[in-house]
Amino acid sequence: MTKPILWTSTRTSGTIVHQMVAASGLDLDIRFISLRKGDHKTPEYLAINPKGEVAAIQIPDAGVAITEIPAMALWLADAAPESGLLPRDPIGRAKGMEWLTWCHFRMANTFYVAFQADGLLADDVAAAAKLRAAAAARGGEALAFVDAALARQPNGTLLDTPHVTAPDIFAAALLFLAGFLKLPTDHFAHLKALSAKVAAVPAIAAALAREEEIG
Ligand SMILES: N[C@@H](CCC(=O)N[C@@H](CS)C(=O)NCC(=O)O)C(=O)O
Repeated sequence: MTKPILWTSTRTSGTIVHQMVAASGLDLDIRFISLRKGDHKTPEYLAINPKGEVAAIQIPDAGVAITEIPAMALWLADAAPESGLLPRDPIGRAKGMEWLTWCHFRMANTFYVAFQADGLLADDVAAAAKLRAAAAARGGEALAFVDAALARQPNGTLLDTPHVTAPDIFAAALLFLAGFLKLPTDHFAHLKALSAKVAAVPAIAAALAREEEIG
């Protein structure tokens, strides 16, 4: 059997998948590529992921690569059912997918819009600033929604599990993204507690430390 490969890049949305891989306990070959150097646009990488993005989980034995964070989370949860990355019962699993797709959508239509505002409206600095501020504010609203949901959970996790699941990893990453936009987040006590819980999972802490080392 050839090990599945996680193609990723440090300090990107690939970091979310890297944490999920770590939490799964699966033995993947983790390969970091450089977006700055354009590694993701080489013919070799495009043959693996024609989207030219990270992350991707390549499964050589099946001759496929899986992309998109919720799909990668689902594959990891199925490949490592004992990890508890997603619940196994149909309703718990659907609720897990609900949170994963919600986080994915919110990341794209709030935080990413804010990050990309300057590029999208390169010819209009004032409009770009306005778009960035509006998108960042929507990102703040998304964080408030997660924080309120967590407040209702006795275990303080999105699916109310005693352990960290894939949606918890994604939600914690959204809080991290807010830092780049300098959004005030001190009042999101429940989300901050969840992030601390995620970061304290030894395998996740090790994955994040490895990314820090690589830079
Ligand atoms: N929808 C994708 C998002 C992937 C994505 O936007 N990746 C960024 C890094 S955060 C990327 O590879 N950007 C390179 C590019 O677009 O040139 C997912 O869920 O993984």
